[in-house]
Amino acid sequence: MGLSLAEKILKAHMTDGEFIKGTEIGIRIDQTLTQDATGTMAYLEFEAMGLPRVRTERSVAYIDHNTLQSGFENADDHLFIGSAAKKFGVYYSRPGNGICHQVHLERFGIPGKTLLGSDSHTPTGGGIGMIAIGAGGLDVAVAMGGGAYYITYPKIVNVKLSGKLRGYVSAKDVILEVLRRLTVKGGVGKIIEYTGDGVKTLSVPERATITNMGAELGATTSVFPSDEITLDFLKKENRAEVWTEQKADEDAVYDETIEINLSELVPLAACPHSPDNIKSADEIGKIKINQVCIGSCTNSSLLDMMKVAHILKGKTVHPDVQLSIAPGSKQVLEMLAKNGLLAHMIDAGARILESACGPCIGMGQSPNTGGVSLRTFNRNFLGRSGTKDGQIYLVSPETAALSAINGYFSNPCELGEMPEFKLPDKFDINDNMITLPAEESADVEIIRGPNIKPYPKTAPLAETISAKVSLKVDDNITTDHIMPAGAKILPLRSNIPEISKHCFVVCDEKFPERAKSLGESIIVGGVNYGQGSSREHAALAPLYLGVKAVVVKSFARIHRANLINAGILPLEFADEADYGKISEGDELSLPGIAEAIKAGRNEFNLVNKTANEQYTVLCELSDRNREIMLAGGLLDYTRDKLAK
Ligand code: MIC
Ligand code: SF4
Repeated sequence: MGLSLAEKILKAHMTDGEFIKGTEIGIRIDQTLTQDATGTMAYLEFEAMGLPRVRTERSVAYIDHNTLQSGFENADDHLFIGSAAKKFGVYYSRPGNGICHQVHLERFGIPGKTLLGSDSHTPTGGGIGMIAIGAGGLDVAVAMGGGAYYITYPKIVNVKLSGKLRGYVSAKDVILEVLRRLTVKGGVGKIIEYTGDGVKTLSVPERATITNMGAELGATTSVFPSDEITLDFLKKENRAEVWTEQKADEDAVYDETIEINLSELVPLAACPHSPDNIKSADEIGKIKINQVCIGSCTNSSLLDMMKVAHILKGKTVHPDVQLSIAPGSKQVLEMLAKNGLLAHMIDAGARILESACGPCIGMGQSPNTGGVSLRTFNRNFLGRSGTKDGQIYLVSPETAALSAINGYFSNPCELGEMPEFKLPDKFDINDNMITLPAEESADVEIIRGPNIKPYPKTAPLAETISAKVSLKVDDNITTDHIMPAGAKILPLRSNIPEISKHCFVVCDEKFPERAKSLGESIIVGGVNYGQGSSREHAALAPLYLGVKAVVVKSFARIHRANLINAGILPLEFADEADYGKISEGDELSLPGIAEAIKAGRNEFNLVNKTANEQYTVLCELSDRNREIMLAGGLLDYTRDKLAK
């Protein structure tokens, strides 16, 4: 029986487990990446493990999220990460060099390799045939130390593409169509593999847009084959030597198949406030808009910028609209400057931002009260833009650019025939903003600003957990609810005591205070709890606030792993109806929980002392995860292991 491409790469990297679907496997990680909002914790964790140097083929630290620097905190974090990178053998991409996923694709990604990144959009690397997975910082720290990364051997979904995109229909519309069909939880426990004749009609930047936003499906990752188009891209990057062909076996068997005819797609948008709330441009109609933001790791390639410049050329941004554009990397921005396309953007009235995440993570450009903002980004969760009632639509660069001129939501197909946008034969390559690690670690001192605080205190799992429900939340809670980002809160990423004061405030402003005063507590939630970002802060802040267990209908993959890593028990209701029987303030108990986990049980009794009821809750744990839970989290587990 033939294997899919994803399985071939996984198999070639397997270190633990058996190749059986649904069971846990360990994979060797060739490359890692961190960004600055998750990187400080990741390098503190790596440091706490006591290893002198990373053991990967390539590890890169990027500065791209926290670049607003409205106080000393971010600049201190940059110094910390830069010095830690230098010491531990990590390449350092300086602020200004671009968004981690864009730069990694350009300068470091290698077909057929594995990449683990402390950012949920790491699957961008799937655009050149990598198995690229997003994870919490602690998992990345362990991988930097040469440790395996553990996943449940996923189901493989074949998205079979046929036809060719028409005119101004974009790669973004492909992934929005997949989201329309699968929803934000449809990819959990799955890898999305793209096959079929339509693949060869898509360039690498287009493929990367699709694998990038596959994160919004909750998928483990997404992958395209590596073919002659990939080779051409790597040649332009002067890296042809790293290319290998990567493809599925002819007789590969998939768990599911979805067929998409690219020729039939139309411009789509994800409407407020979820990436799977998909409507066509025509269904949305010509609604008035206030803001347009173009950029982010989803849509900031040279190809995207060329299309945008073409649409803006000789026009003026509508008087009622603010347009901002952030090219994804220094390479892209520099080429736009040299080929003159940047001038069309500036001339049209676009506000050019630095090559960084910027508005995508609420670092500036928050829209006006109730404002309608069209963004080429990947997430439109409530409040993420920094304006609580901002109405965010996720669209293609083509839709965004035309709408910015018209002042209303516009269908770019109105523009008629699209010219052929050809990427140049060679990209401008200048790695002068990437600092190499030191030859001798001992010579480097780590620079630590006053905002950088150590990892929170952990303790081995208690024999019995008895605690009140500090919060009850609904379905589809995102990590942006649990641990909001934005310009005010992101500077606190390396200070868990401070950042925990903002935990869950989107849902309930009193939560941090209440949890703290309870001492220990339990959170109750609905389906797909913890979707979105890889930020382990969404587990570390609850850990600091004394949360011992989270009981929900279902979890998103990365967040569940982050809870286990933090030593917080992730429990699921055996009967979803029990969710309705628990109220905030109820006193819950998990008697003999440590003993039961030690004994290998996956099913436990949750006693509701207030309602005088009992529920069955589930927690599937591998043997390794049991040990991690009992030890009080992955850091303690790893330290114990290294000590032995
Ligand atoms: C995001 O897009 O939500 C982020 C900010 O890039 C996060 C990482 C973080 O919270 O630092 C992600 O996607 O993992
Ligand atoms: Fe940065 Fe936005 Fe991409 Fe996250 S999704 S890495 S914040 S650009």
